[in-house]
This record gives sequence, structure tokens and C-alpha cells, in this order.
Amino acid sequence: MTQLPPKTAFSACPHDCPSTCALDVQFDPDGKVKRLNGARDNDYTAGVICAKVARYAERLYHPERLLKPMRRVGGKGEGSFEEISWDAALDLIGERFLSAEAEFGAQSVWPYHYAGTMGLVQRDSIHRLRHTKGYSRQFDSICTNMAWTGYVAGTGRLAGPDPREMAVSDQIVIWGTNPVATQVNVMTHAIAARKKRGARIIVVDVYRTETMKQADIGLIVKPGTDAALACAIMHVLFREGFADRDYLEKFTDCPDELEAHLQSRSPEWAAAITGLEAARIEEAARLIGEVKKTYFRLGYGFTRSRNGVVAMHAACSIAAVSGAWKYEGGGAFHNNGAIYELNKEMIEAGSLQDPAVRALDQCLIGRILTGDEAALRGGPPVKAMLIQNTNPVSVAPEQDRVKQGFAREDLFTVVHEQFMTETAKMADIVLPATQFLEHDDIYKGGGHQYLMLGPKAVEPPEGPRENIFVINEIAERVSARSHPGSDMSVRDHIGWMLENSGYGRLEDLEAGKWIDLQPDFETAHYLNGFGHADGRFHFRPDWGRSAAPNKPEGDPFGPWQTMPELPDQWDSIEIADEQHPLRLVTAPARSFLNSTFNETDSSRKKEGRPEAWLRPDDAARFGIGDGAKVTMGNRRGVVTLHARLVEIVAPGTVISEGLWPNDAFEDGKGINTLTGADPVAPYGGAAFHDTAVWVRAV
Ligand SMILES: Nc1nc2c(c(=O)[nH]1)N[C@H]1C(S)=C(S)[C@@H](COP(=O)(O)OP(=O)(O)OC[C@H]3O[C@@H](n4cnc5c(=O)[nH]c(N)nc54)[C@H](O)[C@@H]3O)O[C@H]1N2
Ligand SMILES: Nc1nc2c(c(=O)[nH]1)N[C@H]1C(S)=C(S)[C@@H](COP(=O)(O)OP(=O)(O)OC[C@H]3O[C@@H](n4cnc5c(=O)[nH]c(N)nc54)[C@H](O)[C@@H]3O)O[C@H]1N2
Ligand code: SF4
Ligand SMILES: [Mo]
Repeated sequence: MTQLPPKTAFSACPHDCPSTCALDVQFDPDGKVKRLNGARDNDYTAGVICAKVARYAERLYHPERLLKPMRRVGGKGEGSFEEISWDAALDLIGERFLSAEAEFGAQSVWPYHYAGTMGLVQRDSIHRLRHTKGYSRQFDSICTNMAWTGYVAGTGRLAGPDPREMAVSDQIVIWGTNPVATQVNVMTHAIAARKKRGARIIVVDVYRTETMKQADIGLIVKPGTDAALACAIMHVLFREGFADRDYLEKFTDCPDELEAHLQSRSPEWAAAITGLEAARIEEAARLIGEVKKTYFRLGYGFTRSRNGVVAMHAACSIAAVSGAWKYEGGGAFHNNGAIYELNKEMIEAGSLQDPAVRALDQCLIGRILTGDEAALRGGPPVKAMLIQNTNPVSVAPEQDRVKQGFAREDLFTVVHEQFMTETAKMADIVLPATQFLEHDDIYKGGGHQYLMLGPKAVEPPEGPRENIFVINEIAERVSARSHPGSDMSVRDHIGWMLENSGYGRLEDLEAGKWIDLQPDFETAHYLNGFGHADGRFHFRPDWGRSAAPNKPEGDPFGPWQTMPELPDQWDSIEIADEQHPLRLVTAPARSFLNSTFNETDSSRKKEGRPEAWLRPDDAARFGIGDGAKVTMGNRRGVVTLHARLVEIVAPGTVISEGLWPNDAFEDGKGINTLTGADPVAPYGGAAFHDTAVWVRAV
């Protein structure tokens, strides 16, 4: 009797999204994946996922999926490749990595990766190869750095009130994130609170996003001015008796200094900076003062500015002044990274990591590959790369330099990918990768508290291989299989990590699908003290020394000495000037996930074309009509796209939702042609939403 294919299976979404949804996989009668649904029995996912992942079959069975290893035959980036066997490809990689090492030292090889899959085994096994060989390390700066540093400067720990508590809040402040697009489950819980308890939803953004359309109150600020809004809110809380003085005395470092400092940070002061009316700031502040069960859901978006760390810290401070932390459904949440405490030795070989090996800044890839001495940190040039789960030729700032770097004939580039991305096109060797439903892995939620199994649900097509396969096969060829992790299967890795982290056995996780690691109420709300040594929330962070989760070794960088000591507006953003009169925000598109899904027709259709959204009055200043073709530029480069006039954008601001493929723009220049890679103070990161530009009709 032939075996019938399963009707359903479970999995977890691997994409770089705080929601890390629990998935039910639905199959066709022929065993092919039909559709993905949100698992109803997971109380964070609660049966809801985003539309782009629901229609995953389109990506899984995409006709343009990479299926064969390939070797470049034409010039760099021309896109001419010929098929080769896996063995031939891996042998060539081994040879080239060894010859780079022999000539320039091991640090001339730079394994480069990010979070295209968030699976801990498939994403992070690249470190095992790296550390065993002493290849250059990577400082992960592209995404979380500013947000995490700012939050932890206040709380001392990257964790917060149970995200499910939003459902019992009386008021939810969604600040600098667009969850309808970027983490849909925040909306599930916020809307549940509204339906059940009449909770109010306040949204702070720089334009009227889909999230703001669902809000009771939408506050549109000029980009990079959130700290001014936060300060004025705290000013009103102190002035009008809403500050929780007992709480401040017991749980914070310097409430009196903060109060004195904020005396001049009035709503009128903030109105001039943010573009909001003073009365609206007062109204919001009073609501935050009156409603104690206010849950601040702080996002990444408002931290992608040169003053973003200060902005996050300032917003987070509001909950300490109002005392919201004390209440169920109150406090300030950003990410739960600190709760997991996983032992990843077998995956990453952290014990072999040599701190003397340079850590190259991920965002500075353009400067690194074009030989910038400071970016190379005094070490050898990068001569060979293995790239997994990331598409830097599209997503990294200073795109022109990134392209120049990858065009180097003396750079040997291996890209392990699911699709022929902009980065894969620049490769010497392209290797086809499995998709998440075709391999095992384990995931942790940043926006929730579950550790989740994502078992293999279907067989991959002939050709694509898992990340761990590629890592181990390269390791074999460069004599780097000494670490015991190199001989373990993905399931072995998951089992070992669970048992050595105190979370039971793989079999138990298979039965339970996920493990709830939410700390108890007192811990999550810091009622036994905050994460700093003195147990207090810090209004006055030690920027030079604060314990940022991602902190690289060595001194802080960027202009950190001039960071304000207490929450304040910090004028370090790219100010608009006569040559660059507008400020560009490159917000995420709902149907893409970074550069992922911009290969699927349905997502591209929904998004239309690359656009610059401006207010009609701003557009009129530059003679730009609705739908007009425009160029947008600054000293880093110029891109061509189409204007759309929208009423509700902060004055002087351009929104360009992306990330579109570079070739969706004329000249193949993508939006990151315009963004800067200069590291944000104090520990790096790219200010993707902080770019002064000009826009011209063509
Ligand atoms: N659909 C979709 N989902 C995604 C992604 C995607 O590209 N598309 N990306 C994923 C990744 S990697 C991440 S890190 C998360 C990020 O998700 P979020 O935390 O939502 O962060 P961002 O996507 O950077 O930006 C969110 C919002 O911040 C706003 N913003 C920009 N500058 C400012 C400012 O100065 N002040 C304020 N108040 N708001 C500002 C933008 O307009 C945008 O609406 O989303 C993940 N989910
Ligand atoms: N202008 C602008 N630029 C931005 C941002 C912005 O807001 N504005 N956001 C920034 C942020 S927050 C981030 S996190 C970065 C993210 O940028 P990227 O790291 O490039 O993000 P993704 O598009 O999520 O993933 C990249 C690739 O991983 C591949 N991939 C997925 N799963 C696997 C796998 O199992 N194996 C292999 N080998 N490959 C796999 C996908 O096919 C995809 O091409 O972009 C940044 N760039
Ligand atoms: S909301 Fe995020 S985690 Fe959930 S399915 Fe969509 S991309 Fe995946
Ligand atoms: Mo990100």
C-alpha cells in the first residue's frame, strides 16, 4: 500500500521578523505544500500570520529557484554561469580559501552571514568554520544594534513584560514600528485588548502607516525627533503630578536630576522639533499619565537614525517615570533576547574564538571590500568570502561601494542562496540552498518568548543543500573539522543544545512543539530590580561602557562623547540643507521581507514599483507631480523612481518603502545607494532612515 502524504505538519517561520510565527503546513493531496497557516494552539501566533508567508508555496516552488551549483564564466557581475557538480564546486572553494590563507593569512577569508534564516543551527554553524580556522569575525551591526543598546542602557537587560500582556493593557503605544507590515502579531494582541477592554492604541511614526490607520491616536513626528517627544511627555508627567514618585525613588537612578533637566523640555519646545502641535503632545502625555496600564511596544524603525540609541533610551524612560512597569499590561517591551540563555558551543565553537582576530563591521562591507584601511582594522585585505542568508549588494548601505568591492577580480566570492540575488550575481561560485520547510532547525522569538522547533516538512528538490552541509564540506576541505560539532546532524545539534541549556530533550520538544520561556511577572517587570548592578533603571547611562548586547571589543565609536547624559534631543542626524532639502526614510514594504519575497510575483504586484512618497506641499516646492518620474540623490549617489503624493507624511520627509531589487530601478541602483554606513554612536549600526536628499523631476 502506498503511504498517503500527511495532511498537515508544524513548523516555525524562519524569517528575520520578531514574530517568529508557529506554523501549520497544509499539503495538497500529492504531498506538495499548499499553504501555511498560523498555529491556533500557539497563544502568541494565535492563528494569524502575514500574507506573504501564508502563500509560501509560491516561493518554495518558484521557477527561478536555484537548483544547481554554478561557476562564473563571464566577467564579474555579468551573470554568466555554467553548472558544475557539488564536489567540483566544494573542491574549488577549498583550494581558493587555502590559497588566500597561505598568501594573506586566515583573516583574509571573511565568512559573511545574516538572518535570512533565523534557524540557530543553519544560521550560526558558519561560526564553527570561522572560529576553527581563525577567519575574520563579523560584527553584526546591520539591524538591532541601536535599538538594543538604547533599551539596555535603561533597563540593563534585553527583556521585558510578557508580550501577551498587551491583551490585558488599557493602552498600547506602538512606537517606531509598523507591525501591520513588520510583525503582524503585535496587532493581534493590541486589537484583542481594544475589543475586550476598550484599550486605546497610540502610534508614533513619520507617516500614516497601515498601523497608524488602525490607531486611536496617530502622532507623526519628523524623522529623528522621537527623543524630543519623549522628553516633553516626561516633562508633562512630572509637571502635572503623573510621575510615580515612590516608584522613581525606589527603582531609578536619578529622578530629581531628570525632573530638573526636563523643566525646559516643554511641549512647545518639542513641537518646534517634532513638527507636532504642543496641544497634541500634552494630550498624549496626559493619557499616558492617567492610564497606568500602558504597554509601550518599542520598535526598530525609530532607532535607525544617527541619534537612534538616544531615542530608544528616551522612549523607554517614559515607562519608568509613569511607573507603568509595575502593572500587568504595563511597561516597555522591545525584544526578549536575554531570556533564552542557550548553550551553542556545538553549533558555533565559541570556545575556539580568538578575540585577537579582527571583527569586521557588517555594515562597512563596501568600505572593507574597497580596501578602506580603518574598516579593515589594520589587517589584510579580504580575498575570499562565503555568504549565507544575506544579500548585501541590495541591503547594505553605501551600495555603490559595495558593488565596487564585489566587482574586484581578485576577490573570490561564494554565495549560498535560494535565488539569484544581486549578491549571487556577483559571485564566483553560486550554491543552491534548501528552504526552511526542507530542513530541520530551531528558532527563538525576539518579539515573544517561545523556543520553537521547525522540523523538515518536505524533501528538497534534487540539488539544493542545507547550510550545515556546505559548512561541513568546506571545513573538510580546509582541515577544519576538529570541533565535535562538525560531526553532528541538525537534530543532534538541537538535542545537544536543549540538554546543555537545561531545556529537556529533543523528543520532548517534538511533542510540545515549543517551550514557553517567559520569566515570572516580577522578573519580567523588573520588580526585583533592573538588570544593572545597582538594580535601578538608568536615566543617566554610561554610554562609554554600557553593557550593550552586541557590543564589539574596544572603545565605542561614532561621536559618542557628545551623546546627551540624560534623555534629550541629540542633533547628530543628517540635517536637511539647501542642497539636500528633504529627509529620506526607507521603511519596509509589507509584501517584502528585507530583500526576501521581492522575487515572487504576488509580492511585486502588491507593491507596484519603487516610489518616493512626498507631501503635496513638498512636491510643489520642487515642481513634482503625482506619478512623475524623479531622481533622488545625495553625495553618495542618485536613484531613479516615481513620485507619489500622499497627504500624511511628516513635513520635509520622503518615504520610500522597500527593499525593491536593484534592477527594479533604472540603472540598477537600489535605494541603499543613498544610505550611509558611518557607524552610529556608540556601538555602530546603519542609520537607514536618516538620509538627507534632493528630489528632482526628470
Ligand atoms: N513586511 C516586512 N516585515 C519585516 C521586514 C520587512 O522588510 N518587511 N523586516 C524585518 C526586519 S529585518 C526587522 S529588523 C523588523 C523591523 O521592524 P520595525 O521595528 O517595524 O522597524 P522598521 O521596519 O525599520 O521601521 C518601522 C517604522 O519606523 C518608522 N520610522 C522611521 N524613522 C522613524 C523615526 O525617526 N521616528 C519614528 N517614530 N518612526 C520612524 C518607519 O516609517 C516605519 O513605519 O521587521 C521585520 N519584518
Ligand atoms: N534601505 C534599507 N535597507 C535595509 C533595511 C531598511 O529598513 N532599509 N533594513 C536592514 C535590516 S533591519 C536588515 S536585518 C537587513 C537584512 O538584509 P538581509 O540579511 O539581506 O535579509 P533577507 O532578505 O531577510 O535575507 C537575505 C537572503 O537570505 C536567503 N536565505 C533565506 N534562508 C536561507 C537559508 O536557509 N540558507 C541560505 N543559504 N540562504 C537563505 C534569502 O533567499 C535572501 O536572499 O537589511 C537592512 N537593509
Ligand atoms: S509575521 Fe513574521 S514571523 Fe510571522 S509568518 Fe510573517 S514573516 Fe514569518
Ligand atoms: Mo532587521
